[in-house]
Amino acid sequence: MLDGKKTLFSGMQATGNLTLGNYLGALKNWVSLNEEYQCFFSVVDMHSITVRQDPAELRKRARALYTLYVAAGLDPEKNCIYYQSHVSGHAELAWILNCYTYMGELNRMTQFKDKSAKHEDNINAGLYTYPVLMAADILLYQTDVVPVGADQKQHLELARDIAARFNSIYGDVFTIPEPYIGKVGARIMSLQNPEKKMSKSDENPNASIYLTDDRDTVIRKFKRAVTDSLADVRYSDEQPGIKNLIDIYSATTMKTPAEIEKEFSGKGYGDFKLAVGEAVADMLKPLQDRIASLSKDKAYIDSMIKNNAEKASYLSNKTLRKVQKKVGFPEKIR
Ligand code: ATP
Ligand code: LTN
Repeated sequence: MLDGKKTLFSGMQATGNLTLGNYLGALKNWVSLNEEYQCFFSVVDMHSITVRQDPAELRKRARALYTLYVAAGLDPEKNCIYYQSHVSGHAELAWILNCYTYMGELNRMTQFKDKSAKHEDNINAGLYTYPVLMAADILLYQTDVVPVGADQKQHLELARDIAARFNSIYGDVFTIPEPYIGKVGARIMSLQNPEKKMSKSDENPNASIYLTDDRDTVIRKFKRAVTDSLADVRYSDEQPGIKNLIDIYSATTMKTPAEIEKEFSGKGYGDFKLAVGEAVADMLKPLQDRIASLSKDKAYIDSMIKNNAEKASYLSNKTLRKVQKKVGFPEKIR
């Protein structure tokens, strides 16, 4: 509880190019959360290096993600938006929590199994303890709620288990975080394989709409989207490609699937795909314009990065000090 509000924490990695899925499924829905919650949104660059990164590229992407958060409407004066690596408490708490996490628990994490299969030449210890760092992110701020996608549920569960274990030994130290159940954003599927979610790490660039794609690219990708041969714009599980396009059009225009079915009844997929492409391009344009103008205002973004890192450091230190004392570290002589 901060300022009488519950705390909400989420993080995003600055790896890969953010997609329409990230925007409609996460970012866009975060914009108004600060009315109800004290919100922390972190660019989790420390998580990023569990997979080998080009340093200049990582720095550039982290900055781009920060700018995107702001361009998407997250006001950095009302939300604590900061780089994880700027707040040393994350690493410090993660170390302590490592000592309260069992290898058996980490062995069960499906993301670790997936990622180690993908990066066979670099199965490092950081990749293995990734969920512990994520637990530290969350627990440092006494977080009440965490908006996460399905693939991160297991990690949140682990954070809860670690917190409960710690509390059972040392008393009430951590708030036990809950998954955020609110207005859920649409789950956007790949344009090339509607059984798979749209993902920034997809190797096929035609499968995803990137937030940086220009109008022609957006329209072209929708034109090529995989659909079916039923030639009927209908919201049905039997037509996953069309269903996905309806979901996207619906999230973009706020029309309901029923209204969309009606709008395109008797029309071909070509017309429908063009309409979806144009609607998405129209939505992305102002976002891209805001990114462009914010990118020019280096001093503003810099000052937000600095202020929020200080704020996050101050708040995280409260929890960290308490934890250090509980586990028996000697008090610093000041
Ligand atoms: P990666 O390909 O690196 O796994 P990703 O694109 O799947 O990345 P994450 O970094 O795992 O994205 O997720 C960031 C946020 O975006 C999460 O809150 C997640 O739920 C949301 N998100 C990601 N992809 C989609 C999607 N296709 N539809 C809806 N929400 C999504
Ligand atoms: N692992 C998450 C990103 C992440 C996160 C967090 C999400 C890091 N720390 C804390 C919520 C809370 C991901 O890859 N989507």
